[in-house]
Amino acid sequence: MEEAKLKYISVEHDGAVALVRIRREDQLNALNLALVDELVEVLEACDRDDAVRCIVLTGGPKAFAAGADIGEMAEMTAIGMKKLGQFRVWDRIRGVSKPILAAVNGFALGGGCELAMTCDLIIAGESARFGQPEVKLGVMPGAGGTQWWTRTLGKARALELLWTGDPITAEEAWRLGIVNKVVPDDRCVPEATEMARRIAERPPMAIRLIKEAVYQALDTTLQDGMEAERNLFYLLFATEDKSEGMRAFLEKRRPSFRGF
Ligand code: DAK
Repeated sequence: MEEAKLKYISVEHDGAVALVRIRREDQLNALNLALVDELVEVLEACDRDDAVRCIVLTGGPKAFAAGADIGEMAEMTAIGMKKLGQFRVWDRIRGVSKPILAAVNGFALGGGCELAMTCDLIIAGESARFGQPEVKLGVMPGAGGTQWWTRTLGKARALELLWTGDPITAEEAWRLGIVNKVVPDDRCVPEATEMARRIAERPPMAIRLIKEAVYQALDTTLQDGMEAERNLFYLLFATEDKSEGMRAFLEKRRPSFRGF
């Protein structure tokens, strides 16, 4: 998608890091269908672009995203949504092979919280608030909330959060393990970018296959996961970056990784 045509999303390139920003601040970045379509197109374009090695996804100072657009959903019927099938684009976010770091200030609620949790890491500003208020609207999470929270917090804490719909602070989210780091708000994007730069220096194929193996761990038995990991490990011996990494160690110099 041409960047000039984007209405809700902007992209800035800073070396190997792409900074993707949601821009619908007057509506607290509520995720309408057109916005999610644009976001998915942009993330996939970054995934295809060899110059990009890591993606930082952020919102505004008051909201990362306050959820799916309630105005848009209010009149929808079950059959209408099923036929429209447009919520399916959400699955494509999980298909992005490069690391995505969420830099979250303000509200990350409902689909906004699920979007942050779909990212690989979360850096939170002190103002960040995470929660699943769908129950207060008569519904429930639909983009992975019941799955991510339960896998991270365990049944009891997850049910409390999902049943009450009450948000938690950045600090609490860090203690519970969904957030990597809490920083002052104005440091949120810089810290995420800094971490993204560090990851971008590493060999891209190894980074990609580590991501694949870790998500497989959430999905499979220990034995199957071990075997999958071993095969991905063998695969990295086909890359030049593996030769470069090991040679550089033996020659006592910094490696320079090229992504193949
Ligand atoms: N949708 C639409 N507009 C929203 C919005 C939302 N989620 N959140 C905020 N806004 C709009 C407000 O209507 C208001 O617009 P104007 O009246 O100025 O035109 C503007 O943003 C500012 O909001 P407030 O005036 O309410 O601001 P406050 O600071 O007073 O309150 C708040 C902030 C975040 C506490 C409040 O706005 C709020 O409670 N927002 C709703 C949060 C929420 O319930 N989110 C969950 C929505 S349900 C799925 C994928 C995703 C989903 C489901 C399925 N599939 C893949 C199947 C996701 C579902 C959801 O997220």
